[in-house]
Amino acid sequence: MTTETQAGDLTDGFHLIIDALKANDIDTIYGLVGIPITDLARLAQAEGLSWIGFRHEANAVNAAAIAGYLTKKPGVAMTVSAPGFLNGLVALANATVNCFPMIMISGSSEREIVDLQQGDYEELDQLNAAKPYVKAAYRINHVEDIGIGMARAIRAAVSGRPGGVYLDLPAKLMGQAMDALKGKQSIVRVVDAAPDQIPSADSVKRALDVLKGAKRPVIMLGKGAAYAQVDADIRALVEKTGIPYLAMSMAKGLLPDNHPQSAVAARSFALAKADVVLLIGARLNWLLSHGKGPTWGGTDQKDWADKKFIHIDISPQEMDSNVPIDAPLVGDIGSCVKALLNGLGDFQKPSEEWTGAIAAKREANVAKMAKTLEANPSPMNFHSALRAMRDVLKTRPDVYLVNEGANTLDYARSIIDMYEPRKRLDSGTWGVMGIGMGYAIGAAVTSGKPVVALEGDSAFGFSGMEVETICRYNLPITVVIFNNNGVYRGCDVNPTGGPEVAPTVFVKNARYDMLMTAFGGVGVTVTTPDELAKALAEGIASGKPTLINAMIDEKAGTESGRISHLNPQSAATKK
Ligand code: ADP
Ligand code: TPW
Repeated sequence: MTTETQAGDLTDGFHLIIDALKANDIDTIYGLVGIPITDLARLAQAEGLSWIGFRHEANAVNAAAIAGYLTKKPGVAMTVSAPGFLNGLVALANATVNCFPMIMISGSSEREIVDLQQGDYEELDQLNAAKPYVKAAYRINHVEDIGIGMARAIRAAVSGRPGGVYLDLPAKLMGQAMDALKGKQSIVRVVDAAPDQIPSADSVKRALDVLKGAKRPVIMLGKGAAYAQVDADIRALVEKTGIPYLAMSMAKGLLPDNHPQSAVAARSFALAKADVVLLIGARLNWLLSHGKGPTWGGTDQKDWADKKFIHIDISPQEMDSNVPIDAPLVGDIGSCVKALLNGLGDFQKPSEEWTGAIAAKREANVAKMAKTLEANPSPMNFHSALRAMRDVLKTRPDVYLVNEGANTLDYARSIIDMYEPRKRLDSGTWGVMGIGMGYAIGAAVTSGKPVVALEGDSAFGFSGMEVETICRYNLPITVVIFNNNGVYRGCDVNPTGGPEVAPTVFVKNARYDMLMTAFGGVGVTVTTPDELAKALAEGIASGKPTLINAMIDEKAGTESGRISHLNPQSAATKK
């Protein structure tokens, strides 16, 4: 409330919702207006919150999700009912799957009409629709409950394993009045929303025993480790133990990618040969081949190789999800890593035989890759374009890199080194397309730093209309589109010879740069690595909304990037 509250004054749902957000230091809402939330958005702005308005709810919710990941405070998104809610739900589910803390607040229509299915404007039982896809879902029915309801949503989003929370606010709630003094007292400022979770002494001892007994240990850092924001302790653990480490995609930069202990360029070798693996905030899901099979030195897909796992995670249920965990270390990463550091004593660093073998493999792989990167084919391919981008981005380690696509994602992940924590934001756990502009906007808004969004041309299409949003808020975002005329590649043909193009093909040589100029930003088409490097450096330095349409050989790349093997194979013999 901006003015002093007097006895007899009234307040209402609109004001208390905003008061509850402000009381918990939430300063930004990502949303899209309409009945019943337009006045709520106006009031938020009038009360000093920032309202970032989007062109599609999925992008607003993605922006809130990445804001949550970057700040450890729940990102907040707001949508209208039924279709707006459903448009946002995909991104809320994605936030939950990726363990990003956020709250999606949607207005909803009249309960009595929804529950009798009598056909209201934008009628949907949103609370129940949300439940399977979120960490928690709540509805506030009475104005007196706004403070406690918001507190519940905030705590659910950030405590324990973070995730997406749905908060349902019926239209009627907003207009409900109550005594202003009582209203003020009903607001809850959440105390210690994500308390430390200390691992048990036994579990720490067990983990240290396994680690100390290792001959060929490896540390795997996941995005949970990046999220925890205990960068110095994680670095100390890696350096004091001398254990080679690998970083999952979004954990890149937690230690600089050129760190001498990085085993990233010897990944296959390290995973197959390690005898002990210390997982820190990384799940043994498909991205890690479920911890078994040939990737891990096993004989077949189901084979648990002869390996010991130490697993640090805040979620006890994550233990033994795919393979038996020899030393579960359940707690928050900060506390677990500190406990390990405290118990290291005179830790024997791994043998030269092990670290030397990894280094040799790494150098051989880097040399092999250098050859591919040096080539200058015309038209440019993924490698030559990424070499140009790598060289520019190396000079600006502070820049956020958002990345999605198939080949564009997979090649960029291995070619573009990261030097600072939490700077690489990408398709994540689902390998989802559509996070691009939402993540870029969320990162730019929360950090004020330049953002580069490197997008496959297909990936960009999922959120491309938000270039208008980028221009409207004049955000320092440079979008680079690897334009190869299609999904994966642009050279497929219709086998019937008919006029309909193949399922993976787009309009050839599209001018995505003109989308950006349409709204007042800078747009440029480039065809060589030098032109790309120049445009990228200018885009970053200018801080102006920029879109670089980088033309890539339509035959470059592979089907589905590095996960071609996940495409089901036809049982019928090929003609
Ligand atoms: P990646 O995709 O990088 O491998 P995942 O998303 O699979 O990472 O794993 C992240 C893990 O980190 C999740 O299992 C989550 O429970 C865990 N996590 C997130 N934050 C914390 C924290 N503060 N402390 C402990 N574990 C955490
Ligand atoms: C929500 C399936 C995975 S990757 C991709 C699609 C459509 C686009 C690949 O083409 P792009 O990249 O972006 O041009 P590149 O570098 O290979 O040329 N719908 C959703 N998520 C996913 N993952 C898909 C579809 C997919």
